[in-house]
Amino acid sequence: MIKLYGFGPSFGMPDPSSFVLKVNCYMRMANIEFESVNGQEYLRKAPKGKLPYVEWDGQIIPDSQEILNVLDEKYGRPLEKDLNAEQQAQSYLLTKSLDENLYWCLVYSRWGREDGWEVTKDALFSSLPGPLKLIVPSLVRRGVVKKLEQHGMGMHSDEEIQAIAKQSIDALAVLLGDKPYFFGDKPSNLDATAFGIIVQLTHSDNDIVISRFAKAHQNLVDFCVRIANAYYPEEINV
Ligand SMILES: N[C@@H](CCC(=O)N[C@@H](CS)C(=O)NCC(=O)O)C(=O)O
Repeated sequence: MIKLYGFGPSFGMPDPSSFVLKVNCYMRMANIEFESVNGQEYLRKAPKGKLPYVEWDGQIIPDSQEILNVLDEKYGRPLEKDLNAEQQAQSYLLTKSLDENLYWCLVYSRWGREDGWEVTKDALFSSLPGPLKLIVPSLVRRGVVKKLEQHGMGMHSDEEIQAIAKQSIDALAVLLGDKPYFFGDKPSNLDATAFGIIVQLTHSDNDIVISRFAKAHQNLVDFCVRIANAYYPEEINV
């Protein structure tokens, strides 16, 4: 059985990582059996120092895209076999836009801004023993803020980051339109990716500054409710 290594439930989400939730959602949509293994400590064992990774048949596969590639290969592209080549290409490039751009707006809103950080700190670090609670959160935060700067997103002002997030979310809402899923009636890899990040804005307990841009689009909210009801009836409160 495939083991999916992630952080585990927080913020009212099965996982606070959009990448872990993407892979989890893909496997549920594709009816692939798996087991979730949760804990921040798996970061140390992760081949690329990031979660998710999966363990399958004695093989360790890091990176959400690589995991989907390997599973697509093995299971015959379960969510995209009926899409044409142009739609498959769009699915991949739109996925990368969410992974490489909107994701960093989410990170900034949770870790960079004071209002997001208050909730993030509480949710992720409150179970640490006394002395560690005083030191670890700000050390980890400093590391994340540094990564934001190295990526480039963290070099923008607060106002600019919000505008970047809004532009992505507005564009996503236009692409979805009134369809149930991005390419019609059936979910694709892109739907798993979009759900993994957008539900963190529409239905998380951590209501961050960019959440309002997603909540402003009823079609994105309905999209998340549809997927949560179908695949996470017990885990996500919609
Ligand atoms: N390209 C990777 C990105 C994964 C990623 O950034 N994971 C974050 C959590 S959302 C992480 O593990 N961060 C820990 C760190 O950078 O120290 C993927 O698609 O899986």
